[in-house]
Amino acid sequence: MATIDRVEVLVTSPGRNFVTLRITTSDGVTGLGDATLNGRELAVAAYLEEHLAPLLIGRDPARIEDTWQYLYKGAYWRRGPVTMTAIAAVDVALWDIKGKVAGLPVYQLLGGRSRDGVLVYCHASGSDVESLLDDVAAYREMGFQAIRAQAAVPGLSGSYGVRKGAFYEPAATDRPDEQVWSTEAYLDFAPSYLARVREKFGFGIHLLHDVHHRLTPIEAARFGKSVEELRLFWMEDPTPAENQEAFRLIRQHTTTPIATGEVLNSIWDVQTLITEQLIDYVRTTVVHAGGITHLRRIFDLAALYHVRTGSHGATDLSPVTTAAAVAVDICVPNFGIQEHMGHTRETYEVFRGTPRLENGMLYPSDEPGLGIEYDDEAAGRFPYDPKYLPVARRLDGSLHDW
Ligand code: GCO
Ligand code: MG
Repeated sequence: MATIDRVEVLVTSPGRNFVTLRITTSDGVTGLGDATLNGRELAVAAYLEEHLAPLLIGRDPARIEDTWQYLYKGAYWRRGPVTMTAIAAVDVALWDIKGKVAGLPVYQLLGGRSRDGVLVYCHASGSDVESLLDDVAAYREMGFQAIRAQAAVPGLSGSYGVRKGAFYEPAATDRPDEQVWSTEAYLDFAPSYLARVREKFGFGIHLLHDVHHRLTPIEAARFGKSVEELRLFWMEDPTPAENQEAFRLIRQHTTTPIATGEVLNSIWDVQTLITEQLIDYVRTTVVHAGGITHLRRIFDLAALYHVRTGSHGATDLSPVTTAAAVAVDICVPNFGIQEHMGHTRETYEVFRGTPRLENGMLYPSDEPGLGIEYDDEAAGRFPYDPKYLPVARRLDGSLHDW
């Protein structure tokens, strides 16, 4: 029997920070798992290095389910983003190893393809409506069939979801950037620019919008109602989802489909949302929700209740997550859509072998395992660069959800 011989926690910053777990077996097979928790990276790195790595040495790498239970139940302390991201990294690395040992891509181990490719959505944004429309046109030109649209709210400094440089994802070095938020201004403005996108591009594209946890349930209900005739693919995170019951109220008022779950990390965090059919898409993701093993469990529960999948896939999730997500997406019967922002050239120098993107669809690699190679030499050129996500304050200075 092969055993786990070596466990390495690799931190690099090729354009943004990534934590990667690499497990090597006594047979010399290696597996990769993403362990990136944006803005809190080193907490997961320490959890892996100090608490999980010593437990993994000498274990049978083939026992994925047992290892998952051992780490989850063994922690005693349940759930939470740090724990679930660390367990996810171990889980995904072990699936990668299992695929390499079997000589099969991971999606074959999960039951094989249910579809030819994975529909993805990209992010279009603009500092005003005209530049948003130009951005949507550019993504159409690239072949994307599903587009998320976000524009900066006039009069407010900084808006979530609006790209600054080549890639969106604001991050500041010393202290979080402070942004200003007004629900009234947003509610007056957002439906009008989404309508402009529909006017210009018609109903032949899937149009998505991220509310980013900014509204109360009744405000979200009003927003959903006001955009009903635009037939959004979804409104995302209309209200913070820690309070799952809050979605009952939104549901009573609008037929606009609802997606949530990118910050949630276990099946228990989405149980009410799914079993009461309060959402249409569950956005939990491989890296933050306990890996392939646990995500499958969430998606299977969702399938029973007509909830489809729509996993988070921002740039702060590494290409290892993209590969693992696509492996799951291509198999599950209730797949909905996959977020895909892509990465910088530097990131692809470190993580080689990302899934193929064509006409707005991702296709998994047919290499054994996940098909991603980690280039240590390239990674060494990009040292860790601590960053914070922004915070948002209302006009009176009080903190709002970012
Ligand atoms: C999305 C998300 C992200 C998050 C980011 C936080 O829908 O893609 O909301 O952009 O803000 O992943 O780290
Ligand atoms: Mg989001």
